Amino acid sequence: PPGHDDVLDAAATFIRQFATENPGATDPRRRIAEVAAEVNLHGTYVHTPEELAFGARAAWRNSARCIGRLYWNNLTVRDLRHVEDPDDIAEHCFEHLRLATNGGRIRPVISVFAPDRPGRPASTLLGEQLVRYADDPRSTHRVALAKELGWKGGESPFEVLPLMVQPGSGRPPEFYEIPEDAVLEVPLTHPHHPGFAAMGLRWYAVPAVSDMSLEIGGVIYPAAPFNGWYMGTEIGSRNLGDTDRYDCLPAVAALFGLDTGNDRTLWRDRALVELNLAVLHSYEQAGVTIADHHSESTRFLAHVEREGRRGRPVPTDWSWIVPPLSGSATAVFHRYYDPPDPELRPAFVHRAPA
Ligand code: HEM
Ligand code: NRG
Repeated sequence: PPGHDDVLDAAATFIRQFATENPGATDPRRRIAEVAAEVNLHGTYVHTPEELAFGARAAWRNSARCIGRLYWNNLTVRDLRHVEDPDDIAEHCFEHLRLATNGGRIRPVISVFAPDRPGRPASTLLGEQLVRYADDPRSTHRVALAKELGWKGGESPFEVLPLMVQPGSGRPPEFYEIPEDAVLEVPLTHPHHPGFAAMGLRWYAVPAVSDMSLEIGGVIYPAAPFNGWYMGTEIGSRNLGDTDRYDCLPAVAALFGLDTGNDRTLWRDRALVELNLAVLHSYEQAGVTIADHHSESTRFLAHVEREGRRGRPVPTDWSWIVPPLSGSATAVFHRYYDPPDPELRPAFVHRAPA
C-alpha cells in the first residue's frame, strides 16, 4: 500500500490540476494543507464530490486505449463511496445498468464505490464487465467460480453470468443473478440476408468495464464500473469474430456461400464485413446506441484537435485505437500520437484477475 509521502505527492499534484482546470475551486495551497492534515492522521483523505467527478472524467480523458474520449466531460458520476456491503454494491450495479441503458439511448456512467483505506481493502467486483455471457470463452474462470459458489446455470447459449462481489473482508465472494430488466440485449439480424437471424447470435447493449481500479490523487477506488456505448467492431470483429471467442466467421461465410477453400478468396474479410454490418443494423433497428468505426475515428481526431488547442497532450495507443476492421480506411490510421504514459493520473488501472 502507498505510504504517506506517496499519497501526499499524488494528492498535491491532483489538487493543483483540479484547481487549474476548475476556476473557482478552493485555493489549492489551502486544500493541500487540509489534505495533508487528513493524510497524517488517517493515511488517506476524502475527495470532495467535485474532485471525485473531475477525477473520474480526467481518468477517462487519460485512457490511451479509448477512441471514445471526445465526450470525456459528459460522464455521469454516481458517488457511492458510502456503499461497501456486497448486497448493496450488487443492487447499485443493477441500477447502474438501468441508468446507463436508458431505454437504448446509452448514457456514459461510472459508479464509484468505497475506496481502499489503510489496513482496510475495499470490496471489488469479480469479472471483466457487469454483463458477460457464460459461453464466451473469456468467461471460463468466472463460470467455474460461480458454479463453485453454487450458481446453477451456464447451460444455454448467451446466458448472462451472475454478478460476483468479493468482500473487502476477505470472506468468500457472493453471487447475484442480474435482474432481467437490467440487461438489454439485441438479437442480430442482417439487412439483406433473412437467413442470418437463424444463427441465433445476440449481444448486450452496455459494455460496463468492472475490472479496473480508478486512481485519483493517491486514492484507489477498486470498485468503479464504467460504461459508454459500443463501437460495432468490438462485437462484430472481436467478440463474435475472434477464433478464441465466438469464432463465427466460418458460419457466416457458409451462410453467404463464400468459398472457404483458400485464404485468398478473402472469405474471412468478407464474412467480417457482413457480421459487422449485421451488428450496426441490429442495434440501430433496436434503438440502441452504437458507433461505427468511421464516425468514431473522425470524432476521436476532433478530440485530439480540441485538446491540442487547449494545450493538452492526448496520450494514445495506436494499436488499440485503430479499429479491427478496415484500419487504413479510417482516419485514425494515418498518423502518430502522443505516447501513452503509464504514470499519468488520474487513470483507470487494470486489477489482476481474481
Ligand atoms: C477502451 C470505445 C466510453 C474508458 C475502449 C475501446 C473502445 C472504446 C473501442 C477499445 C476496447 C477494446 O479493444 O477492447 C468507447 C466508446 C465510448 C467509450 C465508443 C462511448 C462513449 C468510455 C468511458 C470510459 C472509457 C465512459 C471511462 C469512463 C476506456 C478504457 C479503455 C477503453 C479505460 C481501455 C480498456 C482496457 O485497457 O481494457 N473504449 N469508449 N471509455 N475505454 Fe472507452
Ligand atoms: N471490447 C470490450 C469492451 C471494452 C470497452 N469498450 C467500450 N467501453 N466501448 C467488449 O465488450 O467488446 N465503454 O466504456 O464504452
